[in-house]
Amino acid sequence: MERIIITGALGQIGTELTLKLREKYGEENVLPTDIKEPEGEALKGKPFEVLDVRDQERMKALVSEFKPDTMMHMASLLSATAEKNPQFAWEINMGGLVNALETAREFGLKFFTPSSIGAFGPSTPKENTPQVTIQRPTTMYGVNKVAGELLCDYYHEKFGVDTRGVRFPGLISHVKEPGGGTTDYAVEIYFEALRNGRYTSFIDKSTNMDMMYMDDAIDAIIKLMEADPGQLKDRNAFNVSAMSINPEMVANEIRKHIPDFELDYDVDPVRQGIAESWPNAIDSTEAKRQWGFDPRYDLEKMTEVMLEAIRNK
Ligand code: VAH
Repeated sequence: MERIIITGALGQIGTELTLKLREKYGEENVLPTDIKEPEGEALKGKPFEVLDVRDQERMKALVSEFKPDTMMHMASLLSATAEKNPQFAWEINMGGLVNALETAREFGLKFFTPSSIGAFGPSTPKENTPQVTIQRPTTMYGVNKVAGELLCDYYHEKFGVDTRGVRFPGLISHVKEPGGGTTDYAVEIYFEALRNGRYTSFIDKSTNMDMMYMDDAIDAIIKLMEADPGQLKDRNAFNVSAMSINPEMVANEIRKHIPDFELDYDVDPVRQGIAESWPNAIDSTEAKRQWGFDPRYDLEKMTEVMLEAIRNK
């Protein structure tokens, strides 16, 4: 992997991924794209192209000009947003993915796209969820993710495209706040703890979901993409997680730094329903075994760095 084009580069993962890839592979070797121009300082004034992932022609034109060897396809609507407009989610999440895979096939690109624990559903085993198990999600986001996992496998088997992917849990970062996800509470809670000393959670107190600190997520993407293909028995949809947590657990950890922090609840039935349909804790054994997935942040360490970073803003 030497020269990389990214879609959805202004999104929750894309923003930090772009910064890390620029640092590691050189600014001139990374082309971030998104449906709109960057507003924040981070990605301003550097190579950047506007790209609507529904526009396959423009996607191919950009690839033909920039000549990357890798595409990281991050453009997608998150779970709660997708539930508000499922038809539009299909257009972006599936239409965009098909265009990206076609581009990767035509130009011989290595390909990464993330799946999610959202690819599981209520009939999936909830604890220690295996990588290969029942996948009958009940959200449009989940339907898109399962179809995406299968499509990436198909492009690998049928056309030899080097597709790779992970199932991310909720990702927590202080750089870019997420938009429209079910796991967003776990980011908002840190910002609100410092802004107001209190937070009202839309997810109920004892609802466990898998989470991971963004640095670990970015490292995982790079590690998987750099892995020797001979090491990989699987290609797509590796389970990866660093912790299984609920709002009470996060609050207790925050109170070690902000003793008066208050947490109350105003549960949103839609997002609570989505959360309850997902596993409590997935098993990341295959990712560890096949390509050395090794997250460094647990809840304690993540809370420390999140609070410090937000305080310094
Ligand atoms: C969401 N953050 O909430 C995403 C993620 C595991 C959840 O895919 O939609």
